[in-house]
Amino acid sequence: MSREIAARPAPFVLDIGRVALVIIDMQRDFLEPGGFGAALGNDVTKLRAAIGPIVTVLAAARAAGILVVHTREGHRPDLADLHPAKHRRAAGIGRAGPMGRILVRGEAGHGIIDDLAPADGEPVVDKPGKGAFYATDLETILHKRSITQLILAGVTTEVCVHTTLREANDRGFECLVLEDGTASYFPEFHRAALEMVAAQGGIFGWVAASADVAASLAGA
Ligand code: TIU
Repeated sequence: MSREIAARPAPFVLDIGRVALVIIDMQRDFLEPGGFGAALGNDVTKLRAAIGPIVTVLAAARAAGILVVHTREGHRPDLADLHPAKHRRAAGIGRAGPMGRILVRGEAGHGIIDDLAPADGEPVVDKPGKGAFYATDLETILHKRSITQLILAGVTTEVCVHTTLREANDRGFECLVLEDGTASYFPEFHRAALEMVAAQGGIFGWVAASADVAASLAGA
């Protein structure tokens, strides 16, 4: 069944049987003090505005029975999958912090915040890079479920959300980005990143408010 969502630059025609919600990197390491985001010099409180809107869309997605995928950025404990090029520019990765070793799989900081904890059966994709398709099984998971549309949420808008959006675009997925269910440490980057999605007739896809997406999922 199809249903239109109010969106920029044009309404998004939701295909409820082929859409997935992808929640990107809503991890303590990015959203709570003492993690990776803070180690990079950021004010992590700036990302918290996205939590409520994502909670709303996640509840609607679960009620509608659509696929929900969660991603986590992080590395193996021995950092074997951490490129030197990334390590040099993010020296905090692997260091001990108040939430365990920063951006290391299995540590408390690497985990998804309690408000958005994955439910049983929802795939959690661990990724070593910014994009959720690079060096992961995400594409296989989506193809197996015949998914062609992605609703993208999470942090940060211009880094991991945008990288995933671009990877998804080139793989043929239609992408809708939640304007209030994404966030950046830099409000001006958040705004610009969203404008880039919808500009030029929707060069990367669509941008919509979480309330409109949740309402459409609820009615579908
Ligand atoms: N630093 C920053 O804005 N983001 C990241 O390093 N990763 C994600 O966006 N998840």
